Amino acid sequence: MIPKVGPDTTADEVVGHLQDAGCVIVESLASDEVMDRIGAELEPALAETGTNNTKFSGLRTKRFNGVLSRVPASHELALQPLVLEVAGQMLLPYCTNFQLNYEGIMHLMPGESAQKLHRDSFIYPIRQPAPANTIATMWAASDFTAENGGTLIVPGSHRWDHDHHPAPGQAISTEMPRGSVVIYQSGIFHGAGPNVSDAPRSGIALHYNFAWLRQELNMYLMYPPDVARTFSPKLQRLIGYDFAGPYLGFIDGGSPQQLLDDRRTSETRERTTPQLDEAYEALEPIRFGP
Ligand SMILES: O=C(O)CCC(=O)C(=O)O
Repeated sequence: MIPKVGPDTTADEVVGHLQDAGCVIVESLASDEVMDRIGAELEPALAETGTNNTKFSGLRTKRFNGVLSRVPASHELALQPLVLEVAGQMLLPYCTNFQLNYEGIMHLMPGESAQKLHRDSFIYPIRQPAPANTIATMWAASDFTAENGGTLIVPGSHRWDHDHHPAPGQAISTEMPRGSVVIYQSGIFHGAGPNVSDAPRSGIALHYNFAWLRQELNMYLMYPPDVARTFSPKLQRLIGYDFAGPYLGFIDGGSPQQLLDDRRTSETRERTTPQLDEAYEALEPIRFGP
């Protein structure tokens, strides 16, 4: 079973489910007003997107990145306070700050078949089970149902051995109304479901991970300074215009965020901040090797 909570849930409750089941649905977390704006911005972007993908990405799926510039109302989802609090509780024991690791539209057209089940942790050579390095969110831009390809998830699989793969029929469909979000951690087996309905299933994937890991999507090329400059300072930092820890990710003038705002160039040229130093001191270093 995929645990389900309402929009008035707490970060502690959501984190509890992420630790136990590895996944959780938060129903109707985004308002109709936000989802209407997203829908209106998505429409022209989807109209100019083809289904020209690989078998893994879906031969009948429309996908695109650059969601933050093509669908500006998605900023509300990327910066959703409950999600950020949950990501923080899950990730901050192992990093001084976390980042947006991936963003993308996954729009399954009728007739799409099921995607191969996989773990997001596979992009890094980390043996499972291991603490979550990524917290994935998949927002429902349309209702998600078992018929239209609601994400297939194998609850509890974040505890499995590295080489243990799901048996046929073990995955459960994510069923949730538009504006809801399913959150799952990187050790969870999941994949897009088959769309046997006569309408598309539209999802917005926003993933967060340790700032010290290489991002899955190259955010600096996707959002070069001229584009990132139009985002809020908080979103700029979240996509990577920030230190990734003390002495990590700096430019000549200190924080890379200074590239985006001339007024900041007179500020500190330090390669860290007191807050980062303090957060770093509180971390338990991760053991690498036996
Ligand atoms: O579209 C979905 O429901 C999940 C897609 C996914 O997990 C992926 O493409 O990696």
